[in-house]
Amino acid sequence: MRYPVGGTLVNTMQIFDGDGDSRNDIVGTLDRNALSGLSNDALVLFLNTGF
Ligand SMILES: [Ca+2]
Repeated sequence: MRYPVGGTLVNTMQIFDGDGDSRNDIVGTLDRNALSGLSNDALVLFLNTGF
C-alpha cells in the first residue's frame, strides 16, 4: 500500500482515562509516513480538561 510522501495517518485512537481524573481522555498514534514508511511515528494525548 502506498501513501503520499509526507502524509500523516491516524493509526489508532483509544479513549481512556490517562491521568486518573475520571474524565475520559483520548490517545492516538500518528504514522507520519516518510520515505521508509516507518519513521516519525508519534503518540498524541488529548486530555479532557473538563471545560
Ligand atoms: Ca483524564
